[in-house]
Amino acid sequence: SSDHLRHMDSMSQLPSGAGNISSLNAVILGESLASEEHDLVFPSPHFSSQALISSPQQYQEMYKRSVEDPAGFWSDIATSEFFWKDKWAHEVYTENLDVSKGPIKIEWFKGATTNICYNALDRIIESGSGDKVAIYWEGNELGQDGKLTYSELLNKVCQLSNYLKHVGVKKGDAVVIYLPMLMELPITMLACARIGAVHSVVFAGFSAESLAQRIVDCKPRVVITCNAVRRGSKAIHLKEIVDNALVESAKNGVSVGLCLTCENQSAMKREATKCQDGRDIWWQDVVPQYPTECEVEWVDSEDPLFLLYTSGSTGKPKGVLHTTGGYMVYSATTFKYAFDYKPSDIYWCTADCGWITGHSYVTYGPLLNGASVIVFEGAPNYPNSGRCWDIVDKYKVTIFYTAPTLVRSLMRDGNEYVTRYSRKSLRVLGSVGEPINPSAWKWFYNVVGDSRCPISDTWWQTETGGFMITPLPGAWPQKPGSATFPFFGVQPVIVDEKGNGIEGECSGYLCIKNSWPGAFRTLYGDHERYETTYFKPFTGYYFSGDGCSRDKDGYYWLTGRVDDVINVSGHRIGTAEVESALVSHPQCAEAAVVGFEHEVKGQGIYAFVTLVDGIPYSEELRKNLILTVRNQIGAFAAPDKIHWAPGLPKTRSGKIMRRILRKIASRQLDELGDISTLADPSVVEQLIALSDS
Ligand code: 6R9
Repeated sequence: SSDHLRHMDSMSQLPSGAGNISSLNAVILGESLASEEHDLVFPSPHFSSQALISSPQQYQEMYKRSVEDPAGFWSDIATSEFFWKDKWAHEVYTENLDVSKGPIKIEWFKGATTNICYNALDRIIESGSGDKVAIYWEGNELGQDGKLTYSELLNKVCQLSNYLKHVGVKKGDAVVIYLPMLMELPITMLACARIGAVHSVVFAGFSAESLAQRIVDCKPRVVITCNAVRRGSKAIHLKEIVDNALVESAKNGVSVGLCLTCENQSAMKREATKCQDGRDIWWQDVVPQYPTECEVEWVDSEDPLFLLYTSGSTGKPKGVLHTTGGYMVYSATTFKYAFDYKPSDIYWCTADCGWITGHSYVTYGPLLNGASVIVFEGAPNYPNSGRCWDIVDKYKVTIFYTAPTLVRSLMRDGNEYVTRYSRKSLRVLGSVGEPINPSAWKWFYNVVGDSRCPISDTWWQTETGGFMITPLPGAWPQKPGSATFPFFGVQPVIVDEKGNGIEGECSGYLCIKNSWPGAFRTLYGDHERYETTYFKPFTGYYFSGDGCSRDKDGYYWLTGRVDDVINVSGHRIGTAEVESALVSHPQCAEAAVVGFEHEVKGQGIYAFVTLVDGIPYSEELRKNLILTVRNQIGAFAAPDKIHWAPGLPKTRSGKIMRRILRKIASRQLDELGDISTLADPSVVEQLIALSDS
């Protein structure tokens, strides 16, 4: 068709050598997908014609301006779409990403004052959308739900802001939030932002020890939690976990004087919850008594908005710090374009607010656009594997954003659970957290989206604040498994071992040249680690920690972490964190953890353990080792496989050769490579012999 040709013509204008497109076997939407991985999947002419960015040319023009004149590009958006109490002083941004030229520094809209809560609520209400639903809440149980309009949400936020001010929380103070997906979670984030407090949400699947570690690092004035939550058929007593964490953090010199606890009645009555006089206060007893209006604390664009801890290649989690103005502009703008957002959309992101995806694309990005957002407390396969589509039909969800691990697990449960629901409201699908394999992509596209809905496979990180490489769903054809092209203002560079940028078709390490508004500004309390981890490996660039290739058409393909981080069901877990949990068991002498390919989780955790002399390996010990990791980090970090290792393959200088362990874990025994540099090559055979123990 001519439309098909229009696309092919204009593809030659895509960045980074998008060349020989016509040689590719194009697949037009609506027809069945061809089997080749590199086939193109076009958005329908209907979709493109209504899209915000509807052609490669339009993208190309905007992209060109965004990288040639970032100040002009972003200040136009910042000015026309957001409220600033005062405009930025001189420069729109200043940056130094080159360690050889001095400390790394990134600032956007410095000197401007604003408030992200004001922009997400008051500004939307003033534009006439006060009665629009901001949050649809869907509980764990069928039929359990609630909703808040923008005006109602603002009232709730203001009450909590007033309470927090009353108990002495001030601008710049940290507040730790340990809540499940109740409406109180986004409410609390927004209430902190309104008064200039810095929130640090800790995913409510983390153990008491992990929570304590984060509390000790950021020393909050208040911890906000709830008594319990039900996810699927399990009840989790969150308040008990917080109690233990507070004891643990007090031992480490950080006492928190106030624990505000929301009573989640459907999971547990307050009578069954232990409370400590003088420290524990029920949310329902105090917050509703406060006024529903609260003055905004105007903050500098570069004042901190939140801290979010993430895993790195050492045991200590990193406190990623995001500031206000740039993050606001970036999270909102990426949301709008990557999902082709329209005011009539009903948007559901299945991520938890305990991760960055829940920050940028459950709370801030969508609300800054005035969207109606679904917040789901439950588990996606409870009471059965059709729950997601039940929710899609119930709320007429138009944009559905999830993770490949969920796609794969639902795919395994069979099409029947999907096809019994209509899903006809859906128009855009999204994926995040890890590379989506082409077969999962195709199932998502063909079965869930009835071959109608473009998929935005968004590559980004806690550190980047928002999407970096992502399809714009109406703009260009997709390739299953590729995150396609960079977002506005983002300049990806693929470098080789030596840090030289490689042009054209290639593979290497993914770096980013120049800053973007949503970039993190430091690691809390450790600017040196920020510089060392992200800016020193390849001078002049931000290093993502991911491997990547670019094909002959300029499409980017993310290939996974190249550092000691494993991505389990889209959760980043440092191998060092799991190792240190394992060796804390008194009978474990040494541990080496690697990732292995896992059908549903993407990667699973494979732990080699050496025991203390004289201790025999047993089934009971195996279970206890797994339990130790669950208790120290959280259930999501539990090893899938424990492999008893009387000895580990080490070089003569004592370094564990993980390359060999990865091959053993993935049973690629004929690809072990050179083992002659090992101090004792015979341990390898011993390990292989024990593989199936
Ligand atoms: C948003 C988020 C970041 C790491 C990142 C990469 C992996 C995320 C991806 C993806 C391929 C995608 N990742 N999205 N890999 N394609 N669309 O997940 O943040 O938890 O910090 O993890 O996740 O390896 O480096 P975070």
